[in-house]
Amino acid sequence: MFLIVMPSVCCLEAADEAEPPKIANNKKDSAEMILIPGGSFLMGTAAEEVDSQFSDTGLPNDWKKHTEDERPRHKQTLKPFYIYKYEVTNAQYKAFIDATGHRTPKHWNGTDFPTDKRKHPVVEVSWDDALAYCQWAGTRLPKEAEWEYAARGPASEDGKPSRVFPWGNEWDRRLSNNASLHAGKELVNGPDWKAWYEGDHKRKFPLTTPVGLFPQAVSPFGVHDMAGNAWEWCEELQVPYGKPKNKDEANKTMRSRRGGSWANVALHIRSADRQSATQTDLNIYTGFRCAKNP
Ligand SMILES: [Ca+2]
Repeated sequence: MFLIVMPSVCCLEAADEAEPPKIANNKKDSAEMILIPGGSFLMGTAAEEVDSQFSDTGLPNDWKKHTEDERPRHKQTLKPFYIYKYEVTNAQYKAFIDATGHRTPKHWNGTDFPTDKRKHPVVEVSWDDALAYCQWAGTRLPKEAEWEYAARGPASEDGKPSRVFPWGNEWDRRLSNNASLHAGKELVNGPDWKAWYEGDHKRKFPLTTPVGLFPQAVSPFGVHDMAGNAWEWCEELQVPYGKPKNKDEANKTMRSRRGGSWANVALHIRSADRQSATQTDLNIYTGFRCAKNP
């Protein structure tokens, strides 16, 4: 009996040792990485969910057209992966620039990031810049499904779909870095948003904040700033769900971005929202975070 038990104990221990750690550190840029366990979730948003989300947040019905690319809602099954706990910061990006001579974001002062923005997410980087960083750091960009799962988590125990926002289903403009936070009121129509955007604070753009400043907005897996702060590049060309990725329907340079930014309202802060941009596009709203295979 004893002889039978011994080998199984031995092998169980060996299997435990082979498990990747739940938190890891990328030595190249000192980034904390969180292991997202493999699992399934419903990606995207069904039409009836959009209706309730819009009534809950006060968003106008004519903006619902921006949610059409989230349909059909569909099941995704993912293998385990690491994702950075925070967006890549200016300080981390500077280390990459200093090591490689890569170009700097235009709003920087030469090779120095703006004063006091050391821990802010780097923005004004293209998808190509983000890819170059990942190659330097030994990482990759997250796939859209990975990003959305890391932000929304799995379905709840009572079978409800994954969360609308990283913290839950209820919108609260105070929980993340978004335009309505800065405006001090809900921005739910184009003219109000434009009035805020064109206001006196424009000279301070980009209104990024230090990563991890909004702990209440943490995702079910412990990932920060997936709601707002900086849009985040994902790996793939953005193509419609449920259709083959053929040459005719994908503009071959439109890459997906996720999570909204300091300049967006609840519509784009929803974790299922998708907004592509040309992969060479540089703007003060978009940065990235890395992913890595265990
Ligand atoms: Ca973000």
